[in-house]
Amino acid sequence: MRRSQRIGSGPLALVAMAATLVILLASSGCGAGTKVIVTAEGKQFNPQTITISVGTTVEWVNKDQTAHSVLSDKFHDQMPTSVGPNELASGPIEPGGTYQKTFTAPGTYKYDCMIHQYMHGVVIVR
Ligand SMILES: [Cu+2]
Repeated sequence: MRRSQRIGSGPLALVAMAATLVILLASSGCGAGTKVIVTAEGKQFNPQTITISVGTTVEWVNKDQTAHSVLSDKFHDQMPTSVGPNELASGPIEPGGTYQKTFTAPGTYKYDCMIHQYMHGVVIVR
């Protein structure tokens, strides 16, 4: 009886350890919780294209002396009435201001500045 209990607790302890490891990996790695900065400077987004993992937050920082915005391509330069997950619609970001978005699904997300429509950027989420 005791022997079979001991045998039973071995694999269970292993499963518990594996589960703990998975939780640790999920919280510390794989892009979850990390932040990537994109600047708007000299009327350009820099870097223009970034590749990130699901769960990463992108923060746009306006380093120019003029307002910029971050607007998903799909909105065709019109501010949407509602903004869904993985959609970008910052409205004007004043000089020194920031805008953040956490990407929750893989995809290629193109955006531009509503004020300067020649400013383009791409977020690739893997
Ligand atoms: Cu702009």
